[in-house]
Amino acid sequence: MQDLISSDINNDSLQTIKTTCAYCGVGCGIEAQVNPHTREVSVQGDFSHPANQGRLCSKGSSLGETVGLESRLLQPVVGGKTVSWDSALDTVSDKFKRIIDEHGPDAVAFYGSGQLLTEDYYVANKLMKGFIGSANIDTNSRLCMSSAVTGHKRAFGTDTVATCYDDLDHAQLIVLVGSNTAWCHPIVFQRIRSAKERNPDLKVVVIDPRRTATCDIADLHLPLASGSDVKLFNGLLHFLNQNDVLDHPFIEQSCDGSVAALEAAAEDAGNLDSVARYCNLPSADVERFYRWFADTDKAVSVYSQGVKQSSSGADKVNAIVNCHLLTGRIGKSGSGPLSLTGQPNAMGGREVGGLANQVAAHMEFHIEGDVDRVARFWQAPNMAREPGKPAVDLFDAIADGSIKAVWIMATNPVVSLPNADKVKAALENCEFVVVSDCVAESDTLALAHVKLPALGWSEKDGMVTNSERRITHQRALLPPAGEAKPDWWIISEVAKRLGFGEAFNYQHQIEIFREHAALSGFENNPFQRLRDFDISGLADISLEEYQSFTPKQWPINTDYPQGKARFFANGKFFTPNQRAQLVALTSRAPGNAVSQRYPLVLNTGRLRDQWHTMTRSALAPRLNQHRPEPFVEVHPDDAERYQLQHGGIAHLLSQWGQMYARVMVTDTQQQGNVFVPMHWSEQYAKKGRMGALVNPVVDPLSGQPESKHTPVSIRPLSAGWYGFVLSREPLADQNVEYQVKVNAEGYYRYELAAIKSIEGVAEHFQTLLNPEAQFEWQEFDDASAGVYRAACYNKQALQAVVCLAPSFAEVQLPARGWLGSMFVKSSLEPQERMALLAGIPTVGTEDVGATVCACFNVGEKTILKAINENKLTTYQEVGVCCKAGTNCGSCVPEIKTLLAQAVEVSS
Ligand SMILES: Nc1nc2c(c(=O)[nH]1)N[C@H]1C(S)=C(S)[C@@H](COP(=O)(O)OP(=O)(O)OC[C@H]3O[C@@H](n4cnc5c(=O)[nH]c(N)nc54)[C@H](O)[C@@H]3O)O[C@H]1N2
Ligand SMILES: Nc1nc2c(c(=O)[nH]1)N[C@H]1C(S)=C(S)[C@@H](COP(=O)(O)OP(=O)(O)OC[C@H]3O[C@@H](n4cnc5c(=O)[nH]c(N)nc54)[C@H](O)[C@@H]3O)O[C@H]1N2
Ligand code: SF4
Ligand SMILES: [Mo]
Repeated sequence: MQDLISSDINNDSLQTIKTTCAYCGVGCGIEAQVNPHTREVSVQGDFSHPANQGRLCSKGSSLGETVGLESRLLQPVVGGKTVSWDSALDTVSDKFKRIIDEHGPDAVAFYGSGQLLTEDYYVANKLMKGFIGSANIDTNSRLCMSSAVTGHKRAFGTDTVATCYDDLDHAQLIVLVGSNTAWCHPIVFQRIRSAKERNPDLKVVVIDPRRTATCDIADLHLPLASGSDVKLFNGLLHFLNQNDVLDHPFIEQSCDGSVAALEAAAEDAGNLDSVARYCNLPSADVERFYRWFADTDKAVSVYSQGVKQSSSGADKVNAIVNCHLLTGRIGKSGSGPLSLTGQPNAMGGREVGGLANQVAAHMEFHIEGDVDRVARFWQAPNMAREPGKPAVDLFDAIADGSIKAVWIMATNPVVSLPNADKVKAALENCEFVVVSDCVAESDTLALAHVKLPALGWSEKDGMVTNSERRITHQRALLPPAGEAKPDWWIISEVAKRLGFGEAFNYQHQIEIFREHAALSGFENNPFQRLRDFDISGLADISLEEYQSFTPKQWPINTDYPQGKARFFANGKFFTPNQRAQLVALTSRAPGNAVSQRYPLVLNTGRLRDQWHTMTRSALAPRLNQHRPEPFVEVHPDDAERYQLQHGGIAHLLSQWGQMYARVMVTDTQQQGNVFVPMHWSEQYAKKGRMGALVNPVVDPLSGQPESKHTPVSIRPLSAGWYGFVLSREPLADQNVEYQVKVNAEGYYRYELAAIKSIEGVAEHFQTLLNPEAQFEWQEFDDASAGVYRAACYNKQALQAVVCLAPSFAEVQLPARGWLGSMFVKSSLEPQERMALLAGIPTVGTEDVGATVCACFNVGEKTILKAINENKLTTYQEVGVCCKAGTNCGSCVPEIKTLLAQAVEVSS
């Protein structure tokens, strides 16, 4: 088996290998140059891949920086000790077997992820649902896609993404709902930007409570009240009806439930003013949006987490889909609803049935015959008959002890689940926790009894499916790190030990893929297709075809051997009577209302240069420079009201937990709302794990948590001191309120703040950073300002820098980037040493400021200088002048902000 896996890689020389990006659901193709001996990988966009046509964003283009072995889990670990694979697999299977024998199959669970490959995911689902006999397998897609899955199934009968990226090129109106496309799907965003440049009539509407970077290309931004989307789209449906833009023939032929849906929308919406009032928007803006939508056949509605992560997430999806169905704007070029998937294989997870309420291959527990069909195909001895527990319930069951063993694969729930302190406690008290991961450390791995090393992005090999149903082969570039194994292999080995050898005797991932493809076509009648997901055309794929597979959109079957771009062009859906179902909807308020005690709405989401819980993206120093610290965005009025200062530290509290974050005062936020990025874990920010705050309210239909709406309170941290340390060595936990770690080039940066007094803190750091006075220690104590600075030298090279002060303003300077640049030098000039202590850059050296363009590492100050000195007025000119924004373009909105600032200053 091992031979087969590694034989896919030729160890001889430098090679170019086509693969896909490890990160988002855009699913960009990559061409990697690989040196298998040195493990060096450099990447560029694959021009032949339809999803990106050669482009990559900052995250994709820095993948080569994340393939090092330093942070990897290289061997299996049981009870803190390194063990052999045999021993680890025996431990897992013995324990699972004993618990299943004693307490039944529902006493164990798997928790998976859209970052598994299709083959891995398929095997995990098959083992749990067909052989262990429980449907207690859920996935982080519950937090991500499940409202879309539920909404699509209600409307179409199946979880079908009808549209494709190409539709964005042909639309006249693109509505981005709850999607920060510029940062989260940057290559889709670029595509929209180019479409707009080609077609000046194309209008873009952004519907988001925040003014995000995505608004840069918006003709209209609707900063609606958090959670009010159903009302807005019910209003749209009512408006379309009143203005007679419904497609009556299509409704007649292809839709059920239109009368009830229209009545409900009319009643819920009332008139335009009442919608505007509810959504807290100007009536004129609402009307403009409605008119634009009414005026063109070619409208694409793109939706993401602002829609799905809501206690009415499925309703939001159907409110949008209703508008497309009743206008017949689906299945045609340039129109339709488009749910953007988040993770690289979120769509693949939906194909295999990774959610606890799916069976497999788009078959369902509630559809007669489906469970038996899958059982027959798998020859499953213990087929689960009922849905299992969705993620939040699953972790509640771990907390109450009814689930006694859990195997977590490719996800970090201690950070990403809501009410995360409860999740942490649940795992701490759980009898048996297994975690498969490719990295050695994460907040979840810290609680594992068994840690299993999985292959990482550069080593794994199998299929992934992107947002537009396009299947791409992700190829191994490098041999396995240490003893790491494919996830499918690990799961199959445990299955064998549980006594299911025959059904899991896979020698190569292709055997799994063929089986998955065959199941999708099993009893899926070619004359009357029952299920949308059908890749039976790949059921007999040869090894050669698999290895040279070029990206295709499913279905891939006898009708569409090369795949197909759009669904529903024929007006036929996958419901029993082949008609789409309109859903009658009434808007509801979010699950928890703000109160006097918790007066603000906490919204959470993503940053441009980090990926989720940062286990991989934070390894690339250049991705840590854009936003190095966890922060909370606060409207200026709220800042004043709660006495928060820009750059200070805030203490946020909710009914569920607390966190600390740097304050960013900004009017991109609406009053009464605050925003915190989701990324920081305890690994990087001691008390900055935002999941601890987030309410565990879920959508009753989809089970997806309401991650965008938690009532919180906020107050300033009254700190005794603030400080930072730059050091070649990592720093232990300092027992302070605020401790953030930033991986930088050749050193670590720590930002610190604590309530306790500054007394003795300088001495403490001196002993800590210069143990037994082995290094040279130079200090500068500006007693009048209360600022303490010290530099520590190992021979001539800088070993560490410390700066401490009673207020944050004094430690804001000097610039960390300039100080950090001193770590690359083997010795420092006397004037540089002086400058270090004075905190003022030496003459001739430049402080480039915070990174704006991560692709070319261009700082804010460099760009401002270029703008001012050359009188630049457009982002294109900035690009010509200093390269910023010319690769992935994700920083173009920020460059434009700098251009606007420069105009303000000069006028
Ligand atoms: N850089 C980066 N890119 C990523 C990821 C990453 O970690 N980093 N993760 C990937 C994954 S898994 C996912 S799921 C996607 C997510 O991609 P997005 O959904 O685009 O990202 P988010 O920032 O979670 O949320 C989107 C927006 O929803 C808005 N929002 C909040 N409440 C509401 C509301 O009530 N109504 C509306 N209309 N909008 C609201 C937020 O203000 C936010 O700007 O990104 C993918 N891409
Ligand atoms: N408050 C709030 N919470 C959220 C969200 C939000 O917007 N707000 N977003 C939600 C969404 S949409 C998502 S998708 C989740 C994401 O949340 P998580 O899934 O918890 O986040 P990741 O950091 O992507 O975790 C993936 C883990 O898998 C490991 N890994 C990567 N590749 C592999 C592999 O091939 N095999 C194995 N075994 N391990 C691997 C990584 O090292 C990492 O530890 O967070 C959700 N939580
Ligand atoms: S948009 Fe960026 S993160 Fe997403 S797949 Fe493409 S390169 Fe990767
Ligand atoms: Mo996601």
